[in-house]
Amino acid sequence: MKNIVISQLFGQMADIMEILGDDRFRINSYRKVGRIISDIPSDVETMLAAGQLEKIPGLGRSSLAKIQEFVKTGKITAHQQLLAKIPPTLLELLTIPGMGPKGVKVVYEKLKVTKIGELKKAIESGSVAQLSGFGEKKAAAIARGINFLEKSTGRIRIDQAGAAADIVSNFLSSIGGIQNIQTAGSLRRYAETIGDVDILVASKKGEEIIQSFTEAPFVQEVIAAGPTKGSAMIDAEAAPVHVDVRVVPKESFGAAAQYFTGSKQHNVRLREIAVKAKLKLNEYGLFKEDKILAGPIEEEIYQKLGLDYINPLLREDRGEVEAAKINSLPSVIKLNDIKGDLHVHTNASDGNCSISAIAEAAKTLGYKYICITDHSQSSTIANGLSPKRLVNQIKQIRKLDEQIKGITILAGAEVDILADSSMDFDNKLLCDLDFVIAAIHSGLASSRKKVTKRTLKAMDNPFVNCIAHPTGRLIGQREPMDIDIAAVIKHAAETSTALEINANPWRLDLKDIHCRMAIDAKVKLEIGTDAHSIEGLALMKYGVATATRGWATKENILNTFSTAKIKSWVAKKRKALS
Ligand code: DGT
Ligand code: CA
Ligand code: CA
Repeated sequence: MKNIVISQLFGQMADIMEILGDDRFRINSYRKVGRIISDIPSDVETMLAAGQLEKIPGLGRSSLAKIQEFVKTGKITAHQQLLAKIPPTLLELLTIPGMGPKGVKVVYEKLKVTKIGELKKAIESGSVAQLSGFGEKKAAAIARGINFLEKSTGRIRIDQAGAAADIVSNFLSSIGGIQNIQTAGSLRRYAETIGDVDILVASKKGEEIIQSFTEAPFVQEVIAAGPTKGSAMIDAEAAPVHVDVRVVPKESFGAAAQYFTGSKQHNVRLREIAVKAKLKLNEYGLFKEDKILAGPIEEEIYQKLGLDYINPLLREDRGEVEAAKINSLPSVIKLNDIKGDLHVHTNASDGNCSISAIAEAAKTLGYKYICITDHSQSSTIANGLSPKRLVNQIKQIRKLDEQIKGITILAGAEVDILADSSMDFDNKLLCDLDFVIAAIHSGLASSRKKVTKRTLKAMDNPFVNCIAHPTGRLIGQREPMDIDIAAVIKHAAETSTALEINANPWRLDLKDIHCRMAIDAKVKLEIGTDAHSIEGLALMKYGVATATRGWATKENILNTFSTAKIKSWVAKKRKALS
C-alpha cells in the first residue's frame, strides 16, 4: 500500500509551505488531504485504477492528479519543487517533538539554523529563547524534545507493526507447506510500541520457508537466515520494520507460541512454577523428565501448570500468574461489548465526512449509538465550531436522529479546556448536549501544577462527562504532559467524570497501567476512536486492547452501556454538581 507514503508527502508539502510562509488555506487543505489518504483502509493505487478514489469526499481534482502522478512515477513534481526551495536538513528539525513548521520557519529565518546540531547550540547560547514567540520555557521544551529524539529507541507504533505483520503473514500463508501461523511477541500482546515483529510458523519445511521469506519482494535487508529462523528488515509502508520468522514442528507449536509471545518476565514466572513442580518448560514443550506433557496446544501448557489460560494481552507479570492460580483472572472486555463510539469528528470541524455518513457506518458496525463530538471554537486549526454553529449542529443531529433508524445519534462536543481552566463554551450551551468531552489542546508543555489544575477544574463542571486523551502524548512524537495522573484519577472518581482511552494508535491515552489505576479507583473509562473519517472508527480495537491490558471488564467501560444508561449517568452528574 502506497497510502502512507502519499499521505506523508502531502503532509510534508504542507510543512514546507508553512515554513515558506504560504497561504494558510492552501496549507490546511494539503494537511487534510494527507489525513484523508492515511485513513483510507484500501490500497489507494487499486482504488485509483478502479475509479473509486474520486468518490472519496475531500479529494479534489488537483490532489487526485498528484496521487496519480505518484502511482505512475513514484514522485510528485509539486513536492520536488517545494523541496528544492529549502535546505533538505530543515525537515529534520520537524522531527523534534515540540518543533512545528512555524518554529522551524522562525529559527531558519532569524538564526539561519538548518540542522538539529545547530539548533542545540542556538538553544545553549540563549538565542532561541530570545526569539519572538519562543522564550525560556519553549526553548527548554525544544531542548527536551531533542533529547527525547536522541534517546528514542527505534520502536514503532502498533499499527505500523501490525501492517508489517500482515504483509509477511499473508505472503507466508500463500506459499504452501504451512500448517499453522501465529503472530507472537509484543505485537500479540498489543504492547503500545513494538521493537520487532515476531511470526511463528508450524511446518516441516523450515529451510524452504525461511528462504522464501528472505527472498520475498518486500525484504529490504536480510539480517540473519538459518534453517528455522530468518530476520529481515521489510519495506512496510512508512518505515522499515524488523521481522523475525521462526519455523517449528507442529508438535511444539503451542509451546513456541507461549514462549515467543512472552513477555520475558511472564515466561520467567511460568518457568518458576514448572521448576517447583519438577517439570521443564521451554519453547519445545512442557516435559516431565523426557515425557512431553504439553506442546502442540498453547492452552495445555497453562493447564498442565495448574493455571487458567492467560489472555496474551495480560502476560506482563502484573499479577496475572497469581490470579490464574486461583481462578481470579478478570473477564476482560471484548470488542463486541462496545455499543457505540462517543468521540468522533465530522466535516463540520476537521473530520472528512458528514454526520449521516458516520452514523450509517457506526450502524454497520453494530453500534447502538454514536456521539458527534466536533471541536470547539478555540481550536481554530481544527475549524472548531462557534456557539452558533454548534446550536445549528445540534438541531441537525436531532433531525437526523429522527430520520436514521437503528442507531441513536447523540449530540456532543470536544470542548477545549482554556488556559484559565474555563471551558470554551458556556454551561447554557453545554446543557443542550448529550455528552461533553473536555480536552487540553494548548499549553501542553506548561507546568505540572498548571496542567493538572486545568484538568481537575474541568471535571468540576457538571456538564463535563469525560476527559479526552488525558496526558496528550503522541507516541514517538510528543511526550505526555507532566500531569499528576493519580490526582486526575482521584478527582474523576469524586466527580463521576470518565477518563478516555483514546484508541488512536498514536495516542493510546490513557495507557494500560493508568487504566488499571483508574479501574481500581472505580473510575469509568470511555474508549473513543477520535475518528476523523469512517475508516477511523476501526481504531476501536486498539482502545479495547489497551483497556484489556489495564484489566478492564465491560462494566468499567462507559460505552458498553446502553443509550439509556449513558443518559442517566450524564444526568446524575448534572444533578449532583449543579
Ligand atoms: P519487543 O520486540 O521489544 O517489542 O518485545 P518482545 O516481547 O516481542 O521481545 P522479543 O522480540 O525480544 O522476543 C519475543 C519473545 O520471546 C519475548 O516476549 C519472550 C521470548 N524471549 C525472548 N528471549 C527470551 C529470553 O531470554 N528469556 C525468556 N524467558 N523469554 C525470551
Ligand atoms: Ca518482538
Ligand atoms: Ca524478536
